[in-house]
Amino acid sequence: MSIAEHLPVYLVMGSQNCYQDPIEVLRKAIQGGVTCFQYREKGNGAKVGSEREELGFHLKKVCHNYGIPFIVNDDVNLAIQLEADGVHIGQQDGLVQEVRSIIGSEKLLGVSAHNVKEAEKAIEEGADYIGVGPMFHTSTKKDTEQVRGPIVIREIRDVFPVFPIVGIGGISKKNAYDVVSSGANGVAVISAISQAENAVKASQELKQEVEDGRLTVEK
Ligand code: 3NM
Repeated sequence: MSIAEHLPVYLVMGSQNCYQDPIEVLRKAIQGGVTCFQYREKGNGAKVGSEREELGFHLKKVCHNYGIPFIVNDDVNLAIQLEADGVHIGQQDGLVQEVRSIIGSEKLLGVSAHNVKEAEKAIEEGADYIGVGPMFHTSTKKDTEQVRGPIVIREIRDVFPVFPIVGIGGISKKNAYDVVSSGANGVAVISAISQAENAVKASQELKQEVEDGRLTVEK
């Protein structure tokens, strides 16, 4: 399966994002249709050290039991230790090539991009997919770039007609359609699933919006 097929509903999450047990949240989310998972144990209240590793190990097991990729945010050593399927990194000069040389060509490498220029650079340097955000206002991540909305997806899609793109930041069932109908392969969310009362239902609803959005692109 190509990475593009795993991008429709991409859950990003750490224990600090959850009101309920993160392992249960992930299991329910996958049952509801989540297609990819990124372990992002980061920020206020995040686990550190062996607790962080242990939770990652359990979350990876859930992903692999259900056959979806397990990606680690930022930490290449943790990704290797957990035998993750890939790593997701931010924008930093030379980082994409460096991480690629460490993880090899088989592992997935996701890179955050905020505009066409950053997308071009990430793709040229060897990213497998890009995460573009913030699409909308979010209070989950404090140090985001300015919100420019799904128009950025459209701009990048115009230059790269088939490269795998996922939108991120403030995405919910109310706006997921706009992100995908602008050309994204899928939506990456934290709070829309991790803080939902019912993670199965929240994931199903997002998946439906993504499918509806994709129909408009395929027409
Ligand atoms: N990256 P929520 S926005 C992890 O803009 C992350 O690159 C972003 O959380 C970016 O779905 C973001 O709760 C947080 O808004 C997404």
